Amino acid sequence: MNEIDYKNLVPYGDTTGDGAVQFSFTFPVEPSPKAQEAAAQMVREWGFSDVKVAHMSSVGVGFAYFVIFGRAQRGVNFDKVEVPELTGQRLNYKEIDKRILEEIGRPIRVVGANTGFDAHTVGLDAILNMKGFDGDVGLERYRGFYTVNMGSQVLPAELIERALKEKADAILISKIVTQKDIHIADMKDVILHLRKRGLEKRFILVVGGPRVTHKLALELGYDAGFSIGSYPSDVAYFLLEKMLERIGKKK
Ligand code: B12
Repeated sequence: MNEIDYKNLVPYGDTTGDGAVQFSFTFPVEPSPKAQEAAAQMVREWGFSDVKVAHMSSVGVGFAYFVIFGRAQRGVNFDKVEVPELTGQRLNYKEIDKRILEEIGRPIRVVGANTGFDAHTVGLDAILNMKGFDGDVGLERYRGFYTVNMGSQVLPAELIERALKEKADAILISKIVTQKDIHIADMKDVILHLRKRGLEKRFILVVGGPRVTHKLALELGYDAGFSIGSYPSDVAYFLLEKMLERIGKKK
């Protein structure tokens, strides 16, 4: 195997350092030889070499869909990349449950919802529901959590009201749809509503979704952001640590 160059890290396809990338996109024109050449030209102009159109088909009248392969010329200096990371340990639910009950002394109270017009509930359910996700049980299964799942299309004001009524320690929101950055607008909206009521420090604020990163969540005023493939036990462990911080048992 070739040496990996971390100072100029490029994608891997068949061999280390080959820079192989697959693109898929749609042009608002009918499929045609001209559309095919235009798509390839565009990818070459982006700086990719060895460009091959692997697939072109119609996706409705007036739209052509492409799959294209190319090779990246420029990489990234991996050694210089800095990003905030959630560094939680991977503990199983029984260990976390035991620690919550021993160290916090009562269940952690959480209220979850998907806000805005977003109706995707599967992600939030994966974290909260009894059966959880991929063999990792959800927070409802823990004795160390009291869980309210408000479902989808919840208004920020309703969510905050419910969180206050339930004496929640944490608010968990899910943002799945990202068209026109609506996930960001909705995330900001919750923070704005909290600020208006002087409650921005009242709850532990957690957000999740496929296009949510921990970095984005921190920038917008949340305590944590959980992305693709997050497990309920990751969230449970984070909430345990954050609660310990809040009650002064951990720095
Ligand atoms: C199922 C589905 C639906 C179902 C939702 C049913 C339901 N009850 O949830 C239905 C059919 C209703 C639907 C509707 C629509 N959908 Co849809 N849908 C999907 C689909 C296929 C799967 C989503 C899913 O369930 N993933 C599985 C879960 C487990 O993964 P997850 O959500 O990422 O969650 C994980 C993490 O992100 C994280 N997480 C998520 N939330 C939270 C919350 C917290 C607190 C934490 C800690 C972690 C966390 O943890 C989870 C577990 O690891 C996706 C495509 C895809 N393959 O992702 C499209 C997709 C999300 N839908 C899409 C679209 C466009 C729509 C519609 C707008 C379509 C339309 N034109 O009507 C509508 C929107 C309706 C609305 N008002 O929101 C787009 C969104 C595109 C974008 N850029 O925003 C997608 C990506 C499809 C696509 N490629 O176009 N959809």
